[in-house]
Amino acid sequence: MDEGVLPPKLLTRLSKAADLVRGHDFIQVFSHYDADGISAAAIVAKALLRDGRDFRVTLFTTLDDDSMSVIRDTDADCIVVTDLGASYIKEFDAMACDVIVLDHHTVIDDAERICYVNPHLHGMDGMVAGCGATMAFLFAIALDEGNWDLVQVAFAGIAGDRQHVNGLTGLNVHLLEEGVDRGHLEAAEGSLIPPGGLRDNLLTSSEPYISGVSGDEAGVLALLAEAGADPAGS
Ligand SMILES: [Mn+2]
Repeated sequence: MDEGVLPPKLLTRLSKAADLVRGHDFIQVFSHYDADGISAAAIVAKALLRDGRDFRVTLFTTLDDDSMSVIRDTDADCIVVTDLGASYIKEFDAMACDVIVLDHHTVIDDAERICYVNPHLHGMDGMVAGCGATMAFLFAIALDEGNWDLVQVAFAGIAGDRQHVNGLTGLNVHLLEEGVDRGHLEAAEGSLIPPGGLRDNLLTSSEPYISGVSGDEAGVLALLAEAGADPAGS
């Protein structure tokens, strides 16, 4: 990793996370059931697979008292939590097993015992400067520099968490620049709106998703007719 770009204290936490994982044959991964959480889990799973470790991934739609009791009841000696955890740091600190939390949500408390990695702890806004997949990716390259190719998966999470919308900042810029330099990413000019006419864009859009229009050909035609637009949608 380029130590000139990433805060040294962040790097220390990432190496500690990698060391903790190296001490276990089996790791239980918990992550968030959204684009960022699934990308983060995929990055950690791939890194563990490459490192020859067994693992299981469990996704939660939200981290609440119910999912915390599932986590507490897990029989694993090492758990990795991605894209979740910031609101339950004290509870994770009280667990007996090795815990690594790689999150980007607003920090309430710093951890005392467990290994906690979050951009907010290093003066960066985790809402825009690094998402769950960013943190999972930084962990993956702390485990092995050979994991730089997983930066492609990290960008699925960054886009899924809408962190690219106003331009990349913070840790995400580091991922882009290094990813391009290392030949894993390509920066292209242009719009994220897919090419094609209005009709196709309305039909295929999931952002925004318009109920009764998106994915619904008859709905698209009805909307275009209502708006007095050309049904060919050009
Ligand atoms: Mn996220």
